[in-house]
Amino acid sequence: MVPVPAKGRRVQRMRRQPDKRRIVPKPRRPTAGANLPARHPLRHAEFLITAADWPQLPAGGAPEVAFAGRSNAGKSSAINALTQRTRLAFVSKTPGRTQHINFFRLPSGALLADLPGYGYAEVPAAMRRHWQRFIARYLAERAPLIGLVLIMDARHPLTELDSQMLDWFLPSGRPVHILLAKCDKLATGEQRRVLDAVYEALTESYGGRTAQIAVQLFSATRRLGVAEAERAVESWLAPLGT
Ligand SMILES: Nc1nc2c(ncn2[C@@H]2O[C@H](COP(=O)(O)OP(=O)(O)OP(=O)(O)O)[C@@H](O)[C@H]2O)c(=O)[nH]1
Ligand SMILES: [Mg+2]
Repeated sequence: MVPVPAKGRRVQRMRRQPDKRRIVPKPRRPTAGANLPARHPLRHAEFLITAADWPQLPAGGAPEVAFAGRSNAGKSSAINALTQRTRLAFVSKTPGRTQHINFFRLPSGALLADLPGYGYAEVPAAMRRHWQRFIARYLAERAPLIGLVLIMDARHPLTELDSQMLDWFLPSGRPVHILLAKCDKLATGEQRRVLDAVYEALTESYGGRTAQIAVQLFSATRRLGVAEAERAVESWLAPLGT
């Protein structure tokens, strides 16, 4: 069965207008410079630096978008899909391979941060504690962080640790865009069921903050939902001129 293209949805809007499901920002209208080649702010990203602890985070204050999620959920694959690079972020069949925050720089100067995956049982307890503290602080306090792309395996969404990430990040008031990744592994009907179930659960748990949260289906391998995800990230960067 051929999966339908994923549709993003803003949690709050869905509740008021249940039949209007397409809620990702509209593509920006071309104004001045309309004859110039289309701008692709996420293309031509380059690896910048790896950070293992707070003092190693890039200085300079360039706006940053973080990609977080469970170990093996598809974070690095999502970054590669959005930047249209095949091997920018390291993709591995072995879970727990990304042990540091890897930063990639876009031509505008803005940064993409590939966070270490959480929830991998084989990681030693001391390392897990270190990462939990580092990531909690990063999500809550990192000043240049303008938005979080939270990647969940569509077959196992909203784990306890996923909720933990939302609990750390949402009080910052900044937006979260959830990708239900590897949706190609689900039949079309199941994709819709999962999207609805996640939407309901988020509305129930984060009723007061739903304007900050959007959720969509995504597949890096089939390139489903890539345009929606791109628009979300670009909508965070564009107002900053990045
Ligand atoms: N079928 C399918 N497989 C995917 C998709 N995205 C990633 N994968 C596979 O899932 C595995 C993990 O992908 P990664 O992108 O490395 O996941 P990650 O979250 O960065 O993993 P860690 O950094 O180790 O936590 C790889 O074997 C990918 O090829 C997808 O959309 N569909
Ligand atoms: Mg990775």
